[in-house]
Amino acid sequence: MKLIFAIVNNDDSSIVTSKLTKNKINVTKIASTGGFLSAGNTTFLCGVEDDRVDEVISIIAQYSKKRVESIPTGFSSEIMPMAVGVQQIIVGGATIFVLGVERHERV
Ligand code: 2BA
Repeated sequence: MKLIFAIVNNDDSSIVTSKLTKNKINVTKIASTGGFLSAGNTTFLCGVEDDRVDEVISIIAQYSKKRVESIPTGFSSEIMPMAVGVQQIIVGGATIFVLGVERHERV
């Protein structure tokens, strides 16, 4: 068995949830925050048998869009910080980790 952690943009969270559950994949969602942008995102936890890992990743990948975010750069002074430039970064689709599960119980 594997435990999949998938960090997904909040805007894609509903469609990813509905597609996973429609395919009978158990899912728990945790509200999370990215360390770099300090923006809210959603972390999915899915415990699945090994032979379903690729299916889960493919569903998440299909419904998690890439987005371009603009972030301010090059602050003019520490006392009156004003951005003097803008950098564009690509956020998403999804960041996925797959971990081995030593034991799984439902008691
Ligand atoms: P954030 O940490 O808020 O990062 C948002 C986006 O900012 C990242 O998109 C990436 O494009 C950029 N970014 C992150 N750290 C950066 C840095 N030190 N310098 C320049 N740009 C940086 P994604 O890579 O798609 O990540 C989206 C979210 O997924 C992240 O939000 C974070 O919550 C999570 N994440 C990504 N990689 C992770 C990792 N290795 N471990 C844990 N969480 C991760």
